[in-house]
Amino acid sequence: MNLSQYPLLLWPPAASAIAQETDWLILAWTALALLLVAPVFVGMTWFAFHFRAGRNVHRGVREGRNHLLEVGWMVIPFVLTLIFFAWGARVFDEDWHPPAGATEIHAIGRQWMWKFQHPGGQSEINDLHVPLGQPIVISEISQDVIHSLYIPAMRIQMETLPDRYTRLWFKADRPGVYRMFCSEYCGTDHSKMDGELYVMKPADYEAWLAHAGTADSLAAEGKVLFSSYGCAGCHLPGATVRAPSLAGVYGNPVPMADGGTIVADDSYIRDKILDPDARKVAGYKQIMPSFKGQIPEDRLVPLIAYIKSLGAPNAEPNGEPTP
Ligand code: HEC
Ligand SMILES: [Cu+2]
Repeated sequence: MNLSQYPLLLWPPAASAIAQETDWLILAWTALALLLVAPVFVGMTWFAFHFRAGRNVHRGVREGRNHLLEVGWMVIPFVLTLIFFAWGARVFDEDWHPPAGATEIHAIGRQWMWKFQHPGGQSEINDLHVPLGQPIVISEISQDVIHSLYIPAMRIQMETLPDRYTRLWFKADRPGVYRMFCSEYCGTDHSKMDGELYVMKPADYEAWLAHAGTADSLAAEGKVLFSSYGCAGCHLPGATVRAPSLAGVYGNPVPMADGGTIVADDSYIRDKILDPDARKVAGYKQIMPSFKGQIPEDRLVPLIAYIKSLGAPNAEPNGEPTP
């Protein structure tokens, strides 16, 4: 049952299974809180009345204790609230871990707009089109100050930080148009930093993608940038300088000059591009220049997508995503 269909509850529509479960969790928790607090207030009222001034009642210490009662009123609420801990932790865990095979969409926040980039290379401003029933991971980063992407219909929200990727995921289960907000005060036009989420039937979504389509996928776009920013000059096989091949780097552990290893994920590659001196790769002379201030976030996304698309360690970097 979808609680948000009852207008009295004043809740925004719930457009995913997690959103509905979140509503039930909140409702049940409120009910339990009332249940636990009610005896206290009833008791208080009764004592105030019963022991009011001037009334001839016994006011001394009562002999004998009721251990069962004392233990009971501690243990029962404790167990009841623990149930909610387990339930809440389960929903949180589900919210935190996107299922395998989710579609990754990139969101870049900046004063004062959202830019979304689809894997197929389509991008949109302040609007986001997603298919029904398909898990969507939104990887967020900010080009300036802290923002926060909030989608009430999915009951999710995640901070959009400068210099760090964060993510949220959802799986919409009812088509419609829902609102999105920036929920972190970010300057003069913060209140205008909102947008619309279009949840579409898969066929409509395909049609939308084709209509909005660009010639290139994100990875192909990244391949072009890889040449135009001069990365290819060092990193492609046959380059005169000694730089590691980027084929097969993504997702694998990289040995560091200081001993440890790091798994090359999006953040690692982004850090390497913007601040190559911070952590050096073992076995190479660090001659890579910093691209800080030169490559904006919405170009780092395709660059990383390109590096991600490069195949196994010995493959030639040719920009074709490996299946
Ligand atoms: C002047 C040559 C040069 C240029 C230009 C250059 N790099 Fe590098 N890059 C290197 C060297 C050398 C290393 C290894 C040394 C180190 O990181 O300590 C490296 C390391 C890296 C790594 C880490 C590789 C690993 O195995 O962990 C990534 C990712 C990377 N570069 C991406 C890029 C991208 C993207 C660009 C273009 C925006 C670029 N590089 C431009 C020379 C270069
Ligand atoms: Cu904002």
